Amino acid sequence: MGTGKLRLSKTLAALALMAPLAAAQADEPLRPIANMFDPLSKPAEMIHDSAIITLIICTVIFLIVTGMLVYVCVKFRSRGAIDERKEPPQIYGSSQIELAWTIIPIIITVVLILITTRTIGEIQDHAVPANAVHIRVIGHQWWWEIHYQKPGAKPGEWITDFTTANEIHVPVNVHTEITLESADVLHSFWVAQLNGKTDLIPGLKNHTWIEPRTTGVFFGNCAEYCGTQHANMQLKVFVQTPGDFAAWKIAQATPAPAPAAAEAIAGKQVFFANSCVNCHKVDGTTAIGVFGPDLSRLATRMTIGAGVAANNQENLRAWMRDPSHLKPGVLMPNMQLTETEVDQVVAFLQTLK
Ligand code: HEC
Ligand SMILES: [Cu+2]
Repeated sequence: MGTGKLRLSKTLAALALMAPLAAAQADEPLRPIANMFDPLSKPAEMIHDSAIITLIICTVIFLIVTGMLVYVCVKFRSRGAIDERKEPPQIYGSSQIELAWTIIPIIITVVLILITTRTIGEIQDHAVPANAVHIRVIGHQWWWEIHYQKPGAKPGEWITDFTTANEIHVPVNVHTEITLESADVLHSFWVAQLNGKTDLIPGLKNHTWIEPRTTGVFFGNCAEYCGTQHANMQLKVFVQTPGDFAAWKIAQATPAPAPAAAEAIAGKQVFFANSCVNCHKVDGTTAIGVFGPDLSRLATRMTIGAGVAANNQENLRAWMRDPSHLKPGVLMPNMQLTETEVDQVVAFLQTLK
């Protein structure tokens, strides 16, 4: 009994430790479980608060109902052979009881509805401050396309400053307004510690927002089944200091310098000789494909394949040999490159920073 309790509390402590540990270790693990009971941004905090109130109300109801059930089971249990049980009082049709168990649940339900609608209203009717960061997120099978708005664009107007994939950077304590769209099927945007789930619907523009309170890396996922690799449609939000964010933005909006090393130069030729350019964009070159992720600053990203593998030389090589090896069913074809071409193209991709 004693050891059992100890083991349980140890497990709970380990679980509680998992989230911060994951953020601290830069390269591992790639897929920690985000703790939705530890919200660190506004919509998530508001949802958390109303969920806790709802949970308390439901717990009280649960305790009263189970308490009465246990009481009745004990009090009116069979007491052996010589049982002098009388027939209980017959109360069928009692209007007091009928009224009580109709009105009380209605009141409880109305209270729960009011708590929920108030939170929904507060989240949807938020003001967008002038210094807000505006991004557009487009869901694809099975990755996230992310556009940043050009500074100075008029309200309601969209001009893309630069595009990236699967990793969103935002400044801490600043409102980030997010427009959600889909290129194919239904997806859902969810970063448990920052916001609630919002669907990405083909032909429709949905909105959500975040206002993170602390810096760090927050892990999210597609939360609407969208096909084979739904589980590997991961998302990361890097919350940075305003200075770091500004520097990141400038770097992303500037094309990477042309490769200097011979192998990378050869790799750039491989990239243009194959049909990579039909699907991928590299700023400052003639590659303007949009079917796959923007590779302009690929080397600055933490992972490839929407979080399926760490972004390092070994995994990039594996990806270039056959992406479906790391991500079965992936919509990038096996490009049938030779080993030399794989090495060269990877050398080129690693200059994109
Ligand atoms: C038919 C379109 C298509 C072609 C051609 C193509 N890709 Fe891709 N590529 C994709 C798609 C789609 C993804 C996203 C896969 C995913 O994460 O599910 C991708 C992902 C990638 C990634 C990972 C990017 C990231 O941020 O996760 C790299 C690197 C890449 N491709 C390089 C190449 C290179 C180099 C070539 C040419 C040798 C090439 N691709 C040819 C469609 C294509
Ligand atoms: Cu999805």
